[in-house]
Amino acid sequence: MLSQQHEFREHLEFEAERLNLPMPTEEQVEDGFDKLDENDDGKLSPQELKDAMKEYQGKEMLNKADAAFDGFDTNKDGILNMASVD
Ligand SMILES: [Ca+2]
Repeated sequence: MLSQQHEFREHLEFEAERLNLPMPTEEQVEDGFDKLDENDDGKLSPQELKDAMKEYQGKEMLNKADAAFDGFDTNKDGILNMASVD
């Protein structure tokens, strides 16, 4: 395993622990790394990392929005109305 990939895995494991998620498997680490390594040089540049973080945070925001929606949608009809917000 490349040293950058190793660092990447440590970072993923740190995040997984912080967010209470299951530890990433070897396969997930390699897939994730390959996905982030856009020019396929086996290294993550600061720009590639930044793009990845942006995408990750974007997804986190969407997950939070979903969770918030579920919280507000008390009658679980899939839409928010004044009664749900109340
Ligand atoms: Ca790269």
